[in-house]
Amino acid sequence: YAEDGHEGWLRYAHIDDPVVLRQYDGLPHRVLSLGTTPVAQAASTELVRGMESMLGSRLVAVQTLPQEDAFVLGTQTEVCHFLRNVCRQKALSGDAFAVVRVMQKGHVYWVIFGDEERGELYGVFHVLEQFASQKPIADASEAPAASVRWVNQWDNFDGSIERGYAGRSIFFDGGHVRADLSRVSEYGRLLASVGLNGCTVNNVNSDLRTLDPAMLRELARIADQLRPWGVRMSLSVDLSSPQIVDHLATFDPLDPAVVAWWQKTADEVYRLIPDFGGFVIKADSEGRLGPSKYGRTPAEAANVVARALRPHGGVVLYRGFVYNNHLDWHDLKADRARAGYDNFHALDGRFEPNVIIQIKHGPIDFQVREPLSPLFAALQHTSQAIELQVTQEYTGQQRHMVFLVPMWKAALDTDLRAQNRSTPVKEIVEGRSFHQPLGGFAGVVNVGLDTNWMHHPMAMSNLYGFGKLAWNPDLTSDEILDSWTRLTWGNNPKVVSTIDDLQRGSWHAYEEYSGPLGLGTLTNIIGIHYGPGIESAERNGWGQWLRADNKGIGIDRTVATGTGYIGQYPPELAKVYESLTTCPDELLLFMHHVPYNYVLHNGKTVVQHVYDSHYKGAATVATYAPRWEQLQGLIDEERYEKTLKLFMYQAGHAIVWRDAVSEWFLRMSGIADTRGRVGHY
Ligand code: GCW
Repeated sequence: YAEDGHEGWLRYAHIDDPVVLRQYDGLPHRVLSLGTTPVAQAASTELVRGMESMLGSRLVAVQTLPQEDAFVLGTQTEVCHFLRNVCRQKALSGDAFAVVRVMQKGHVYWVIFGDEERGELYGVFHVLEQFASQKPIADASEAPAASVRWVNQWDNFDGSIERGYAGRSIFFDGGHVRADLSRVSEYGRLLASVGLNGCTVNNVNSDLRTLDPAMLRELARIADQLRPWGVRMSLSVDLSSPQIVDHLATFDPLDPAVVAWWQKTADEVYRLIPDFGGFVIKADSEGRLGPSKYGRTPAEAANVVARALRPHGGVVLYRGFVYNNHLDWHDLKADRARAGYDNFHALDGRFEPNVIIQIKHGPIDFQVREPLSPLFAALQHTSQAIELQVTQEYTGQQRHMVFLVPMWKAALDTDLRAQNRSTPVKEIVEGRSFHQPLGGFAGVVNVGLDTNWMHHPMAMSNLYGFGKLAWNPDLTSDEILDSWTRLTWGNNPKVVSTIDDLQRGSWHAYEEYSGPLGLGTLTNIIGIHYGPGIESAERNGWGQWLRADNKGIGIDRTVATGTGYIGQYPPELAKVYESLTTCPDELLLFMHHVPYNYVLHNGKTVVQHVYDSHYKGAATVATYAPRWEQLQGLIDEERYEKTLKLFMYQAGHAIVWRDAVSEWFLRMSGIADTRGRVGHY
């Protein structure tokens, strides 16, 4: 298991256990691949590679259906030509795949097919994952939850990555697309292996030259690398592009010259990149220009771009992350959390059918604990995608181990009760709740050139988990974790159970030693977003406040006396959050302002809970290294040492967090820790 490459969870480690190997004994030694496209080719090459590496069995490629057992790969139409049983199977659509064992003339054919070739590739990865986790292969048929399953990379053309923690960009360097794009192809392979089908390659704070024709020709080379993996490239674009790229007098979306410009540009993009995915747009937010400059709405802007893309099958992901970062801190009614809903709800139903509003899961910005954005329930005639953050911007920046899947599961399972009926967010973004044509998942990933893509050897579980959830949000967090561990670290039971246990509670531990009770924003907000910086969010216009003084803490977001944010939720949920009696402790200070000695549902005062939780979280992290040391000799030295060092560092940094936050609460509240720890070292 040496860390000798960039394979992430696709290690395809050889299976040594003869008992396990025996269950694959009867598998064919021939493969017939019916398609000729790069995706079909990638699918059969991958099957050959995986089987050889894991089972030591070398598949021989054949050109026609052999009179002996074989794997057969193709689209449903292609396969059904040779194997009539496959014609009788239910017709697949979109990216779905099926694996079926068919008998014909006494021979066994393992058929892996999709409606399109992308499905075929997903079927192959499914089979290989069965081997890697030592499960038998069996008939299977799966379809993804939604059509948009994209990653967003926040890469800049100069090669830096906004909120990237694992080296420089795999795409860009020095203002250009890199000469060597081999890592891009390897990234595409990883994405495809978990069913991800799109990659936005440049920062949402987009370079103004992105749509420059010369740059587009360079960008097309990236798309070429992703294409064999069924991953469509997309781009973040700035709405002022018509002015910047072609010196138009305006970028007003309703100006005929601007409309024509977007059309011409979309045509050019598709001429260069026929399978182009679409545009991601960040506008009127954090200094980006947008339609507000001309008194136009986000719908007017998104629609102009969408109409240009529509004939080519492209989509617009317009980000819901629009807010004013010059709020008046003194105004107790000012509230950044309100912004998404306030800016978009009145536009519901006014977007072209190929526009998707891309909404961060929480109303602020990827804090360790946030409620769901109420915008998800407010848009009932508009397609939506949920934006999740794989890169650990506010959750330890891949120096802390934080397995985020449980957090995303909690978000996706949250039932917003729109229209007083069951509307879990996962069903909203699948387009099911409100019968929308599109929908999906966008994950901000930010892998870099580091050998292991993300720096912390545990961090790739979040990318793997994001892909798995985008494919099937009904999977449990434990299922996802366990397969990632087996694929990445092998199947030794002690290794698997130790790693699973360490990761399982890591989000909660991080929350405990950083910011419990919905406080979130204790992270140093000035620039780096790392480590404690308890008051760094106060007294400025960015709106990530605590509203703490020496009497109490938390933001009053009630309808009765606060900012009214809670009123943006459908009535049943609003009722739960509005009342102190029913508001869950974990979100208390997000929703309410209370005194430090306010008693929580768990019987503790706020301040005592903060002390206890910080000590508990830091104590949990202190166990990581000793638990890890139990695995010495059972995993490769390289990853063993690297992980051990990171766990030791995390234990120290958790103490920094614990002490900084506890001290601050002691000083602010003047209330001593009943257990006498804080202030006495
Ligand atoms: O939280 C902020 C990040 C920015 C990011 C922005 C966004 C790319 O700190 O770095 O910009 O969110 O999501 O647009």
